[in-house]
Amino acid sequence: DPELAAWQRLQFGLFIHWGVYSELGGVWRGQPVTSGYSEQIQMWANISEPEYREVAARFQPARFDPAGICALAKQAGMKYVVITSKHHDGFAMFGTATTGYNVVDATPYKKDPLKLLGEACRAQGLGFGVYFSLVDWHQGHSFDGGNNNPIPAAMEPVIEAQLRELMTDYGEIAEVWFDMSAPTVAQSRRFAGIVRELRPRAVINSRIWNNTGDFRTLGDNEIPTVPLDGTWQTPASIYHETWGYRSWQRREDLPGKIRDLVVGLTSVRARGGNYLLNIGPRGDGSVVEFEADVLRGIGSWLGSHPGA
Ligand code: JFZ
Repeated sequence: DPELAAWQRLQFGLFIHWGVYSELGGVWRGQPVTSGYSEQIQMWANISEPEYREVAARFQPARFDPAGICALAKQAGMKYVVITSKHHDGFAMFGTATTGYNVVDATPYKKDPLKLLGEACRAQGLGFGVYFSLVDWHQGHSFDGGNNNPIPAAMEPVIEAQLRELMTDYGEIAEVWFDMSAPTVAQSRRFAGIVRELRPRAVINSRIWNNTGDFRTLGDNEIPTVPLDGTWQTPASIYHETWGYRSWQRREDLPGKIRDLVVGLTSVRARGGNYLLNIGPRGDGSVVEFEADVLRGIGSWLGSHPGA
């Protein structure tokens, strides 16, 4: 499959977890929320939907700079970008006709950040992809912390319409990164079918389940000890404790962090995989300086070790 081979050659990409949760930065009612990932704070802090809507009502990412993010990704040596279009909270970070619970209609920003980022990627020669959660708390689809929650039939039309929007209005799509839940075989096939019909060059990860994906997503930060067959990707995070922005996150020593991630990246590449390294921008859209420094450090190491 030439599409898959081309995707595999991209080797290194930028993952971005960014949404209404970023505005909270892992803090609720003045207290750090210490259980769970910060992108899941709505569940871990038991935040009601009206309260979460109030957070959305102050989501105003004046510092969101798509061209700057793309330039940073390129400095790191990355070839593509994958951003959360909708996380488990069900809040769409793109303009959608399926629900008013989206960034254009329910925040003062009023713009579609995915459109802006997709355009910036295209302008700078980077691939563009989307993360899409199959768990959707907004649709009453609970999350049990595992992968065994079926998708109610009532959710299918919304998922399908949102995928159609994402596969139609955002230009060429490099990758669709599904996550969580437990679709039936028929559901996995239908969702994957929409991607393949509208974006035949997009590749799909294995968290679409039921062997309907194109490549395998390994565990977070998983580095296989031997070369693996097939096409695969390791999603990696800088801190391990969270993917979304956490204002109280302890930043580890920078050179050590760069070294660990260079080891991760080069090991994954050497064993045939693709490495997708995450950042969690703040609610105002700015990239955390430590994370930018990590990315630039990786890029400078790669630049001085050609062929690694
Ligand atoms: C999922 C999400 O629940 C999480 O919020 C984040 O988006 C992450 C990238 O993906 O969490 C997982 C899913 C699967 C594994 C680990 C974390 N896994 O299989 O190791």
